[in-house]
Amino acid sequence: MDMQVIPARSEDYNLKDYQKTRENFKWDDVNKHFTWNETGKVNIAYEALDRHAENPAKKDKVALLYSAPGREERLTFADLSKQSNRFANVLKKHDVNKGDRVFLFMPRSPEFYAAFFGILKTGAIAGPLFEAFMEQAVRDRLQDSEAKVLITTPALIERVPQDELPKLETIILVGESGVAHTYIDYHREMAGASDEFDIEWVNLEDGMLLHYTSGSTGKPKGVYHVHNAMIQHYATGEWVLDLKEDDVYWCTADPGWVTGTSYGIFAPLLHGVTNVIRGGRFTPDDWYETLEKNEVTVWYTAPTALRMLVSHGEGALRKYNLTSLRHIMSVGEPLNPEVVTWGLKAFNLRIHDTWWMTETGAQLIVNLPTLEIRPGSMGKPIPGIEASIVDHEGNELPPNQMGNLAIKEGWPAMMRQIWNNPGKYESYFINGWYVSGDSAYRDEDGYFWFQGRLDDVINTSGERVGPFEVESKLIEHPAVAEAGVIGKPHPERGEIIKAFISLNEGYEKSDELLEEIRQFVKTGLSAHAAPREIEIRDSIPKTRSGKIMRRLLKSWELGLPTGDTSTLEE
Ligand code: 6R9
Repeated sequence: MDMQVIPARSEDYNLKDYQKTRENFKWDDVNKHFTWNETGKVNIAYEALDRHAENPAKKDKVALLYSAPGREERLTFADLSKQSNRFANVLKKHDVNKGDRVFLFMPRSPEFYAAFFGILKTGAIAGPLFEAFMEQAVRDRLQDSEAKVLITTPALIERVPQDELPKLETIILVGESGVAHTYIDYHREMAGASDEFDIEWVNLEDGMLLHYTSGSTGKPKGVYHVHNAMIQHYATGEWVLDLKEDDVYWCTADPGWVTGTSYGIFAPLLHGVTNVIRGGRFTPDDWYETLEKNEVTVWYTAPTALRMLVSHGEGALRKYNLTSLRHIMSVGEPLNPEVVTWGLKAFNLRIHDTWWMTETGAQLIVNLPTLEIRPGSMGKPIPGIEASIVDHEGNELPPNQMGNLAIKEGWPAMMRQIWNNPGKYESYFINGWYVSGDSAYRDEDGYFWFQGRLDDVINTSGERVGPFEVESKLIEHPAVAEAGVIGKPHPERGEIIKAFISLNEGYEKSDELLEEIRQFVKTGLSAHAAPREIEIRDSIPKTRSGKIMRRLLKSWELGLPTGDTSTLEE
């Protein structure tokens, strides 16, 4: 086949020989990079911060280069270690213990990182939430996790339905509230807390993180990760991120998303590397400015951002000096071959696609710096990972045949359970394979090619949205009788959310009504879950057992054959 490939450049990458490393590799080989390998004392926060803070050569190195409009701060490893100690003391004062859930609902800020690591230092489980979440999304997650403490800001507190959260004992507010007596004030508590803390030693299999994510059915589920994940964060930080001592690393992902924790926090800090932290939404010029100003060397971002840069034009980029940049990666949705080609021209660099999921905790299939890139392919499994394409029964399929992308059970960063839903975890496995729900094929040379989702999960601008959540919100609106929600292909956003609704009696179709319904989802759930298109139908197709036939809605929308409709309700 005549295919464009992009050869690796002859640079001194950390992972030199993919094949040889794969053949000889055991996950235990990574253990030597951690202090617990000798001391037996485990805590990911110790490995990411305190270990460096105790190292005279490292303690004054910048861990976080933070900037937001109107605020710039640098925190060294020693600073962040101490700040998180203080916060851990604050939490202890409020009776937080190992295994308790402590949630963060706030923008990225120095306080966020101090709190995040403070939580881990107490042995509690951290639950970071996107600041874009509205009341319903916040309620679902805090209720399901039975969170005991929430750290948030005065601007976001009104989205926290406190009356409906009986398990939530303490709310800590970061920032002036005017109602400080009702809440715990972050800065006041921190000022009164010691910067020394006896870190809680845990087991590798103890919980550290809950990330809520969407499936095709039911409410968002709490994906439970344990300290053991650090082994894979470290290894992929070395091989895939190619981190080196003097790097300035920027991961653009929000910590509400697994990329923002595994690769926005853990992998770089475990390697003791300096991180650029930049919050909020930005224009293409803000992205370039951030890269230039901080002399970023390694950049991990997402296709939706890269597509935005492409449509902004190469001329905009030429105004900046981006010569520091040496390595770019992408995750979250398919990386269009055109974007890879553009990157080659615009940055004179390859853009490395990486594939993984909230559930998998860390990268699994990637384009390694040392390997050639086939634009459009997600690359190959990292050492220690066996990947394949399987059918419904978990039988492996030959090359070039499409099926369910699957990973051989057992890797360090794999989720250990679905919170509050013990049976659910098992449903991910068939015949010893973790089955991803992504359809893909593998070519003769072992490169994997993403084709789409096998279920109804929507991926809009890299955000995973469950149709059920949106449908549930839609039918709360008095005008909406029934709703079915699908992802509709879109050139820049990957997919957009399209809702089909039927109206209750007494309601007439109008543009105002549709806009009102859209706003209802936007303000009730979150902006990214609001349907961009709404179509009114007399009824929504359902199976005899009452399930919405989203597949049929999609076929109609795309003008495709409707397939088997034997289960369609009369
Ligand atoms: C880390 C993360 C997981 C789903 C996954 C797939 C899609 C992720 C991708 C990709 C094509 C890639 N996805 N990376 N699709 N190419 N490189 O994204 O986690 O939010 O749980 O999403 O995202 O469909 O199953 P999460």
